[in-house]
Amino acid sequence: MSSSPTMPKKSPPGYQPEYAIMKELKRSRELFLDARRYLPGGVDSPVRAFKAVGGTPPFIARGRGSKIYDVDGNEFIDYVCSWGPLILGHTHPQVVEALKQAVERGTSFGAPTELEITLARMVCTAMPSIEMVRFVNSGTEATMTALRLARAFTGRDKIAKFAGCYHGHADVLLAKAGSGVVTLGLPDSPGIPASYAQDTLVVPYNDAHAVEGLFQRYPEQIAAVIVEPVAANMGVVPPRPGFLASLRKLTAGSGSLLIFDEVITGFRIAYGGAQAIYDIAPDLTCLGKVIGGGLPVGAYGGRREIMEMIAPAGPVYQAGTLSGNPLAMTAGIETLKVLGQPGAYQQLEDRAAALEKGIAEAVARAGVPAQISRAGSLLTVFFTAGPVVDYESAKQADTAMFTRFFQRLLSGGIYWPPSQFEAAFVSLAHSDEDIELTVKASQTALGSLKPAA
Ligand code: KE4
Repeated sequence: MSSSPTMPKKSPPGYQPEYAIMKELKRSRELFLDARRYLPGGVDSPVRAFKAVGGTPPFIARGRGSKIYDVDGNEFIDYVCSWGPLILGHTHPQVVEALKQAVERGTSFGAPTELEITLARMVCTAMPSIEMVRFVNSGTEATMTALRLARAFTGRDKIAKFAGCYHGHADVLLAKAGSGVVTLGLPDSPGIPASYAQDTLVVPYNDAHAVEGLFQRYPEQIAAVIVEPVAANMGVVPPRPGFLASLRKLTAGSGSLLIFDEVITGFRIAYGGAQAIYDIAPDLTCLGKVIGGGLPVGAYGGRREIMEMIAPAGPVYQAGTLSGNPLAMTAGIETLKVLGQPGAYQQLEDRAAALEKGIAEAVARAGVPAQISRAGSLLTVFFTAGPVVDYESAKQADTAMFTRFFQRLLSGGIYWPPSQFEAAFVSLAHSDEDIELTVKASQTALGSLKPAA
């Protein structure tokens, strides 16, 4: 039975964090054992089990602002932020107060509420390419439905995605690159019929020529190209200049739809998302995370003529018991209100830039082969000196070195994303002091690393 190696009881010899020293994860270890009796891997989402970095995942008791607190009394500066939703930090008072009042009015009705109109209007105003939107309960539901809609609208079956981009766990999207030039997708998980994956074409991120080749090879067969406009699921990999514009031109020229998966980037790297930064109008956009303020949510939206194909306006079926849930709508509305205030994104940029600068200086001082890739308040420390422009180059990173970096940060009170191929998230709750402490912990952690022999 695979089980994570036990967390070292003490920090490795010779490593003395300059401040917070982790209390032993005694209670977390007990809970992790218990959890694995009932939950596969002891978790409800794989990355939380720390398999990529080893050791026992701290079980979290509560969060406040930029901090999370585990069941053993450890305090961490949190750079996971629930994988993106908590851009305001934990328990933001405006969100909490609004939720308290909303709960008193009822948690769910299965009937229309004004809250859905309010959040829909905020989304459509922020992203003009979205003329209509449908709320669902996760990013997976959003992307899964967006692709069903694209197939219905175009009458075509094939979709194209990029290696290293993650769009949730729908069968149609769990496809990995086929071997060689074939590009036909292969199932990326047991339980997915080869026939499903074969309609998913997989090409390298940032390679517009490869996409052009797809359209030449499969003329009038591609329903949509789905892309993370700034990739964050192979680590942060920004689009090359012109890459997104090429996708827009190629899809428009072939009657295919361009789908921006902005589940991470939406309201994260700008209030208007990546589509505002890169000035590209996709046909459909998928959202999640931030628009739910920490409660379960997803959304897909776009051109009215496409969206009006969705039931009950049109024939494309999609439904959900808790879609548009009043609590999730409330948390999302309050979160976007705070983000819409002047200076919010400048603050995120300033804090994230300071973090990037501090870690980059620590990398240089330590002489470690690493680099920081950042897009707004998303960043990844890649442990490779080579350029990281796609999944193949991201996979060159030294994951063993990342693991040592991660574990030393953790024991120093910094909760960094437990995988080399994820993004760290800075929130409005991260203070200058948090950034200084994190840079200091990075200096200590990087200083203790020796390039793998
Ligand atoms: P969910 O179904 O997890 O709400 O969203 C799926 C999804 C869709 N699109 C993008 C760009 C995403 O990043 C995600 C989910 N992101 C991961 C973090 N890389 C969620 C964390 C997890 O899987 O536990």
